[in-house]
Amino acid sequence: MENLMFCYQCQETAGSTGCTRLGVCGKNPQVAAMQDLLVWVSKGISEITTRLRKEGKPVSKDANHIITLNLFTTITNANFDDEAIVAKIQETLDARAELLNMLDDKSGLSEAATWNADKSDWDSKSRIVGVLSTENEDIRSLRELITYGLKGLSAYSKHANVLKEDNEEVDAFLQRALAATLDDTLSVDELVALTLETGKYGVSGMAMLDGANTSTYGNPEVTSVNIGVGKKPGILVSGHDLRDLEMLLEQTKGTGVDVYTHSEMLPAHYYPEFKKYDNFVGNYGNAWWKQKEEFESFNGPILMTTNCIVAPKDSYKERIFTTGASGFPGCAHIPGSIGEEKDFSAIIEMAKKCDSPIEIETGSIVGGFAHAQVIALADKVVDAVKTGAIKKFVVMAGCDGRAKSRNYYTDFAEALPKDAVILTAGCAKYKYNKLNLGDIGGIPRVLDAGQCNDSYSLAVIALKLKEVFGLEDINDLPIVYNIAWYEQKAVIVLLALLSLGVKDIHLGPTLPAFLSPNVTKVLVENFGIAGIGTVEDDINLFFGEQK
Ligand code: SF4
Ligand code: SF3
Repeated sequence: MENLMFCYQCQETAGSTGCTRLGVCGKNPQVAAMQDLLVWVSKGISEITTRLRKEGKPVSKDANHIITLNLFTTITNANFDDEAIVAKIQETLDARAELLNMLDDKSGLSEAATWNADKSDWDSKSRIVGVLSTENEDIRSLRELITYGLKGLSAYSKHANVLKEDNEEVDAFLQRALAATLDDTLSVDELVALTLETGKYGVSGMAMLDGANTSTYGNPEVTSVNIGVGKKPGILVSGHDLRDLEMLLEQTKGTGVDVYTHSEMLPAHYYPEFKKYDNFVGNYGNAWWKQKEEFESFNGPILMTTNCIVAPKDSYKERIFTTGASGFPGCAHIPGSIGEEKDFSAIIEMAKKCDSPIEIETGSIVGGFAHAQVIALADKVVDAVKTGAIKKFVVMAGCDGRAKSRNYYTDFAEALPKDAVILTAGCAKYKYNKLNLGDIGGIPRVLDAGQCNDSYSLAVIALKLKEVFGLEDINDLPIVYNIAWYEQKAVIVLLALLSLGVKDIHLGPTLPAFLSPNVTKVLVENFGIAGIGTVEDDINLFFGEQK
């Protein structure tokens, strides 16, 4: 059967090989086609900006932001709005024309850098520039691995950019690497090297975001977050964009409307700056994939600041608002570029007319163990390791998802020896953050550093422990890595860890479909990357010698 689309960028891809007729995520062939074209023209504009830099000409922040926002828009579950994606393609072509004018040497540019056509021809073009346009499966695999890593890096860059942080070096690399995925002269070895370099810049990008977040909102601190509800009507905020949340909290002050976090927005509660809002009352629900039930029972409007959007049911669709990189056809989109104040009054007005949320849980969960907080507790943690009270840390960061096989992570957390502590970040935490796993001498057995982008904190913590214990090699620490992935931000986290020299990372619930057998072999042989097995086997593998 002929493919109507081809996408294999996420863990839930159809049949663990590729979505060819309709995305498991709900992405339809038309949206897939326009996303492919958007990625392709973003590669083209990146080729021009890379050449401009070589000619010693500056590239504007606006151009950098167009490219990062484009890639972010194509991340799994971020944007399903065909028209919004078409507009971004047009914006990119317009910006590209201006940049092309500035270029002295226009010789040998690839088609992606020069192509232009009437909108009626976009669809046919989009069908021949997607993933499968690279025939060699190893080159394709590496090009996609790099592109997906860059999508993750773009997301993190965008979050820093809205807090007025930019890193020209990161943008320059991002564009150089993106352009390199068009270059047919690059060998497998060169692409492997570029993959690792992507990880290195992933660390820089995540450090930039960490700096932006903590200088704006303070360092996350241990916090107990209410998971019940109040009696007032509420607005639910999901996704990862803290700046959007801040603007919304400012605008809801004194309106009688409460604000709740959902999924990856939970860690906002850990920041001192967000604690000053009296109407910022708690977290409602769980990870992204449970939103159909949870958005229904929330009763009030929901603001999706980024991924992950699940196609909404008609019963609550009119209560969904998108902003930034996110979009869904038929849902109102709140505009506002970097540096602009967004107007959330439509959401606030709707909330006032809604019932308060239906309670689905009660109690609280504890988090806020980002690097500064853990390092503040370093003496306690180091003592616990030295006395043997803590034998091992298990990094279980990453994503949650629909697949039943992800129950592995709940079972694995429950089966861990009682002297093991989980270090987590990202929505993966919802698989075990409400279990009663207790504490070790006052240190909770689940230490949540924050969102997926705060995985950076886990690397900082590991490097700090390495220093404290005087170790030569990060792999000599009593830390094992059992990471759950779903979308492309987890790809940049993985590449970042590899670039820091972390070995033997286990990745599940399945290995990425975009890794060809040969590329998998490179990752296995050089980095000890592995999948997951049964809970029992993996507990034996990680803890066999201590049981
Ligand atoms: Fe399929 Fe995932 Fe791509 Fe959606 S993002 S179309 S589920 S591979
Ligand atoms: Fe989750 Fe979508 Fe990846 Fe930010 S919200 S971790 S999946």
